[in-house]
Amino acid sequence: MLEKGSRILVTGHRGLVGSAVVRRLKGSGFESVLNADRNAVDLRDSRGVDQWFDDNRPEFVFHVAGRVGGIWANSTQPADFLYDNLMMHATVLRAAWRTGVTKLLYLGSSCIYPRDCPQPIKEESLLTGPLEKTNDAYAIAKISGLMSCEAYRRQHGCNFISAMPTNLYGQNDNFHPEQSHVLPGLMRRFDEARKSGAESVTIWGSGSPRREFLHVDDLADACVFLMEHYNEPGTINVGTGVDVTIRELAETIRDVVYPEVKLTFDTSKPDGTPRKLLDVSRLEALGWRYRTSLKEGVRSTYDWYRSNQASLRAH
Ligand code: GFB
Repeated sequence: MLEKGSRILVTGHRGLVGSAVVRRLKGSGFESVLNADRNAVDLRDSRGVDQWFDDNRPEFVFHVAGRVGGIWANSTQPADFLYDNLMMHATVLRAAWRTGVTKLLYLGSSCIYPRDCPQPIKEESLLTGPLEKTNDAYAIAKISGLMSCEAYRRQHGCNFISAMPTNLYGQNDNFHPEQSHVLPGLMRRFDEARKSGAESVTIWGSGSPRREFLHVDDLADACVFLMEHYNEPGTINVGTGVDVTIRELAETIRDVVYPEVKLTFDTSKPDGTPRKLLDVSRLEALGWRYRTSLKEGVRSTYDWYRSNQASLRAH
């Protein structure tokens, strides 16, 4: 069992998800939260990762590091997304097995499911149809990570679990104008329009795709919950079970950041998957439900963004 004194590794501790998991663990009194700083070890380097595990001997691992990005980044850098994510889980899971880690949680993404599968998406829909072209390389890397958890369990009896979260957002997100996901990308654009007094803000695509958004602090809470309560081979969805159109998301951000501005749509940009709403009934049956509504989450994220703009810019 996870205890306050357990040696816990959180990979990617500076990123959106890693930093939220570290906050959640330290906030609940877990004293030995370890991190593998990028300067100390490159998670794609198996020798370095093996050495780090031999030196630090973690008992529990939240493997939440990864190369992540929005639709533009995924569709323009598929080789990097495939290689980096594949290498990171290959080295970390092998080292975790070799050093006898008690339990490991691996995170994927809802883009692993077929582009046109029935909605809301049940875990059983995995590998039942073609993937969305704009993120197929990343999806394959994540599917192989999920399968690796099951393979180590089947061959070596490892308690390696995997969870598939929906689109995430929150503090420490990437607000890069092109590389980012839709919520932080739009938040930055609306904020820049507010400062420049622009009359309109451009939204990529048609605005009609639907997306589900989970605040990263809720995800961190779900990760600790799963580490404490879920020991099954199959993957499990993590989301809110509620989605909005991209136009509705843009309107929600506009109402918080710059209510006067007009929206325009650039249909030369890709829409991607029409809809990817997760069926979260399995997780709810275990007793976990999200807490943060999209409106609350957009407001708190914008407050964080405004007070951290200087350091973000420097970054
Ligand atoms: O968040 P996003 O980049 O990723 O885009 P996906 C979601 C939708 O928002 C798409 C539209 O239909 C975009 O065209 N959109 C509108 C924008 N304005 C913007 C903008 O300024 N920036 C961005 N980024 N999108 C990703 C996968 O797909 O979902 C990743 O590529 C991962 O691999 C991630 O799974 C969670 O939801 O389309």
